Amino acid sequence: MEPKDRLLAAMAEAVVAGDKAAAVALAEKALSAGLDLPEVIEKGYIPGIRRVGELWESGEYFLPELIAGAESMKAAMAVLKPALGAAGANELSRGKVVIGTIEGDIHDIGKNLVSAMLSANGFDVLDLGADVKPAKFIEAAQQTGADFICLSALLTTTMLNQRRLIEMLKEGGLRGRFKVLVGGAPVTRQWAEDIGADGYGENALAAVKLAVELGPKRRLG
Ligand code: B12
Repeated sequence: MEPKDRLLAAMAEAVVAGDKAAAVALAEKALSAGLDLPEVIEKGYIPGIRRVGELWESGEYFLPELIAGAESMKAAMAVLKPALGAAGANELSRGKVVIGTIEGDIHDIGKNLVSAMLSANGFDVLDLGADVKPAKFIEAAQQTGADFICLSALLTTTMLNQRRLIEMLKEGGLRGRFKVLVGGAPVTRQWAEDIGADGYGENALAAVKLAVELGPKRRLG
């Protein structure tokens, strides 16, 4: 195995083992080695947290293991995030984004990744956190003159609040003002179409691509 592949495998293992110290040390190693950070996240840490999810689904892991895995992942992301941001620091703004995990849902790892990748790619991002009421998203989007409202949902029950937000925009005569992008593990392209969202992204890289495509065209010069 190549040294980089070994490092990526160790990252996944650290998350699966819920070993926060190892997950952080490996993130620091990736930084000092100058590795491609989106790749490190996609191929190292994300497979780890996915595996944790599988072990939880199959009944081999219980809530403490699930939490330990998530905490390790978050700690590693906290190490990588400032450097991800620095990569895009010289870019002009590609548009304003209000992002959060929708009401009733506390999962924020995926949302944080999307948020970090959007800012790394030149978007102005206002991250409202997790468990955010639809009305709060709309208020923040109006106040900041956002181009995008990005909604994350990890539960089949909270996905419904993505639809509610779009309905609230329609009721308020605001639907045309903002592009609504949706994502999260249970969310599909079909769901996005059904609820009348403007786009769906299956991962953080897809979210960036989508926002670049749908965003305001940048003025040159
Ligand atoms: C980690 C985790 C937790 C952690 C969360 C820690 C945290 N701070 O986020 C903890 C332990 C707290 C937790 C709690 C719970 N969890 Co949980 N959790 C997970 C797990 C294992 C991984 C989620 C994750 O972080 N994935 C990694 C990230 C990187 O992926 P992601 O979130 O999908 O995000 C990517 C894409 O979806 C996309 N994306 C995400 N958001 C957006 C937004 C936009 C706009 C776009 C374009 C793209 C995009 O890009 C991201 C990056 O690539 C999943 C398993 C799974 N299969 O998803 C279960 C899972 C989501 N949890 C589940 C459940 C049931 C719960 C609990 C209800 C458990 C309980 N009984 O208490 C609670 C929820 C409480 C609440 N009200 O929210 C279920 C949901 C089942 C369902 N059908 O709804 C799952 C699927 C596990 C399972 N199979 O049972 N959980």
